[in-house]
Amino acid sequence: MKSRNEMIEAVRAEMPERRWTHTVGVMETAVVLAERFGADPVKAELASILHDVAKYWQTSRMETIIREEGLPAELLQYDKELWHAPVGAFVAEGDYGVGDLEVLDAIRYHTSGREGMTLMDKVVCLADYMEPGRDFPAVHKIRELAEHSLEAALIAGFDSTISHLLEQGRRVYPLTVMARNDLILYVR
Ligand code: DGI
Ligand code: FE
Ligand code: FE
Ligand code: FE
Repeated sequence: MKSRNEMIEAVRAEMPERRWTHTVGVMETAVVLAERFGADPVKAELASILHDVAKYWQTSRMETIIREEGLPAELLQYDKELWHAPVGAFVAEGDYGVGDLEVLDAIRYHTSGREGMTLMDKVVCLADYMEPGRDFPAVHKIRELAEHSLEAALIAGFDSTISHLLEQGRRVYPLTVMARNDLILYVR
């Protein structure tokens, strides 16, 4: 596995400065959330460093990996914005030498979520929604909910994403709907 500093330098070189600033925000937020809710902060930070590693890859490059490396082919029928997450997990494993499945899955599902999200999945996905650089209407509510409940905050996050997709007449990836439904059962 690459060292923490090697990863930071390599990931930083993959993206514009503003996206690196976002990544640092996710790292710091994920560590706080991990400590608050009992997840491993070292793993949460590692997943956060790498979570958007493929964000600026060309669509064709991501598509090739999805097709040739056996990633879920149905992704290709949904928004391209979803692709960098599973591709990122593939890159984290292959190019960065990450072997920890908890970390790889947190990267893989950081955009879509999934049914049965692990504590690590929740921490990274929520950190991505609420890092200090984020500014969208629901973010204040999400940060407030995150003081006490990882799940309630994530539901608010997925609700805002799903609402936005519906308003724009776009498709919703089924895992996002499953993630939200599952979290609602969990908090009830
Ligand atoms: O990579 P980031 O910009 O930090 O954030 P992200 O990975 O959570 O999300 C990328 C975008 O994907 C987000 O703005 C909404 C969009 N998106 C498109 N279709 C879907 C979707 N997000 C989810 N969760 N589910 C979808 O079906
Ligand atoms: Fe992302
Ligand atoms: Fe996200
Ligand atoms: Fe992100």
